[in-house]
Amino acid sequence: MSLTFSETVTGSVTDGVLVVTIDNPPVNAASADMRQGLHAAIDHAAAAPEIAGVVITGAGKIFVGGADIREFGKPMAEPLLPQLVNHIEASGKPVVAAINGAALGGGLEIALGCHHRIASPAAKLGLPEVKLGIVPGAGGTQRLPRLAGVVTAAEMVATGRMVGAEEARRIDVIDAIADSDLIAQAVAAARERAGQPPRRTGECVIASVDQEAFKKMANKVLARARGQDAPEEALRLVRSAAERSIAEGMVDERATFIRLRDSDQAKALRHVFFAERAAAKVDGLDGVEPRPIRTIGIVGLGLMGSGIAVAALDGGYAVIGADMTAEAAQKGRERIVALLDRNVASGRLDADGREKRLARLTTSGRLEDLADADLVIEAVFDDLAVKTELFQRLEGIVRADAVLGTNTSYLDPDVLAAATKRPERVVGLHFFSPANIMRLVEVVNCAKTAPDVLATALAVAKKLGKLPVVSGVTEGFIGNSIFSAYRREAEFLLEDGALPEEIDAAMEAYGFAMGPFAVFDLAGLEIAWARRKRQAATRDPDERYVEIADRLCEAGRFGQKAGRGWYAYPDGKRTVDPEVTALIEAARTKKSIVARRIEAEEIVARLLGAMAAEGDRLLAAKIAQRASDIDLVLINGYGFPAHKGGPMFAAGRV
Ligand code: T1G
Repeated sequence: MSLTFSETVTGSVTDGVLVVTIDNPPVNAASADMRQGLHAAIDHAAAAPEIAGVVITGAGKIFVGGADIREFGKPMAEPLLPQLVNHIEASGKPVVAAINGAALGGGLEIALGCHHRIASPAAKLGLPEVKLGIVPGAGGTQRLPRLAGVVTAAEMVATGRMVGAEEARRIDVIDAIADSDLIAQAVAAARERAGQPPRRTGECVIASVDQEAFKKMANKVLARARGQDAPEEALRLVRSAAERSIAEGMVDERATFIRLRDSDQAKALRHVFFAERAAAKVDGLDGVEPRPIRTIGIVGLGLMGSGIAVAALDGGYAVIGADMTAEAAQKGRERIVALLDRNVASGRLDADGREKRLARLTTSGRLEDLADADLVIEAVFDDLAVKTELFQRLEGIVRADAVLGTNTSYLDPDVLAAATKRPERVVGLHFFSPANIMRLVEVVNCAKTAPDVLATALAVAKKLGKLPVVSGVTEGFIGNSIFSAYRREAEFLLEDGALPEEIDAAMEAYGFAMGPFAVFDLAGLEIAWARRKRQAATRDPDERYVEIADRLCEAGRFGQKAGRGWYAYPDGKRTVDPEVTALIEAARTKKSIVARRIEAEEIVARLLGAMAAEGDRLLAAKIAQRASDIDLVLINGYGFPAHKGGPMFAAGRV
């Protein structure tokens, strides 16, 4: 007999145990209705003498995806999640969490409030709240350390890292991994514990804290947090769990959660969360099926090509890596193997994973060996003639339905496509270096790209674990267009009176890991110089143009790898160089510009303003489908601080 506790929570009794199922698509979020239903189910069990215990589980592939983020900022209906978790924990009858899939945020907090936890092997568990600029608000910072210890719990909460079932078992967050029917095992576990005093997580004693280990972990976490408030608060709350009662800790936790939830950082990170979901919804692709891709060919196994090859291997594809000669192909293979070895050394990959990837890799100095590829991605030198000739050769090699992807960052892929017999199968796949690490892929929808080819590119990027964002065709697509506007305004600021180190300091204080001039030096100044020289003939003479970067390049100052650029790098250390200051002052004098003091606020406002204005242009030109796509590109490809939401969000355009 099925029992209904609310619209999203039902139950049925098996062997005297009430099995409660949460069914709140798409992610079983802990909405008001879900909380009320679960609360009622616990009350029902308490009042029913024939019921010995309770099992809580989720419908579908997810246990509970967390609190309902869409409820944030709205009046919250009772029971609040911390009250519900306390109610579950206080139950006199054993409550077992049957974790059938992702148990995240409030979802894991519900499981922690249960008296026993069994997970399916595919389950993922974590408290990712800091990724939303908040801290857990239903006891997670107080209960997790009571099971996993303070150091492990603090690292998980302050980074938002998810763990698999194996690791969760190892750190005592769960009690068992189901080796057969999860629900049956959970029902048996509840029966076994019937009539015994429940093991309440909140009453578990915290083992002594290894202060040294805590400090070491905290320094690493805070170094990466760079201006975000939530990670520091998470560390403080978890650490405090060892020094006070759970009740005191939960009062502090809740107050901190509410303060952060309403903060600008949390609003920005919520924007980013929903922006990532929105980016997958591309106009014109409803119901369009991607083409089946099993084998990916990559041409050009240099820095980008070898990174893309590793990303494709990580994504589970068979990979054919090709280059123009057998020697170049062999070098490419060595690069790929070196990247895999680095992943093994850092613990991101085990030896078995390495072997499995190498088993799916073939490399060759013959393009003909790409005949079986379903998709070929070229990552050869960014020259139109070279790429055109390559695509024309590939057309004689690959199947008619194979997709051709170009990794160009600046060339016009429409011109490339037009040089082929089937332009509809050409699409841009613009990866960012290092391609096996960087999440962002600009998927460039060319004038003739067929909808199923675009859908294929998006599906492949998603399977690589990347964040695909669609861009139309314009020089530099979304990212480099915005970055060029950023560079232009940064150089205007130089002429007006600011110095590179002042501009970089302002943007680093704002939240960027590196300011613009430090980034220019890291990327190298010669490519942009070559492009400026190419554009000189067609540049509008009335357009403001800053010559300082040209002077630097003429002086051989090409950046970090040349030992000097906007800065000097004695011993690799970024150092202000009076030679550059003199060059800037000379440029001002040449234009009779009197330098003025420019405060950090103005620097930030002008650079953000320039990016947002360029973003407006891209939206008007339909290069970007929505403003939040632009934010995702700058955050995931250009180091824009996520807790500021991206240039369009920061400028109030979203
Ligand atoms: N609340 C509301 N909507 C959510 C949601 C949530 N927690 N999670 C996902 N969605 C929506 C999402 O916007 C999308 O909507 C659809 O569900 C499918 O999502 C007190 C306060 C669970 C791993 O941070 O990581 O608990 O676009 O495409 O790839 O301490 O969703 O279809 O309209 O991502 O299968 C903490 C967030 C919350 C986890 C599933 N929880 N979610 O991935 O689907 S804060 C999280 C995810 C909290 C407590 C605090 C993933 C997923 P639409 P999707 P997916």
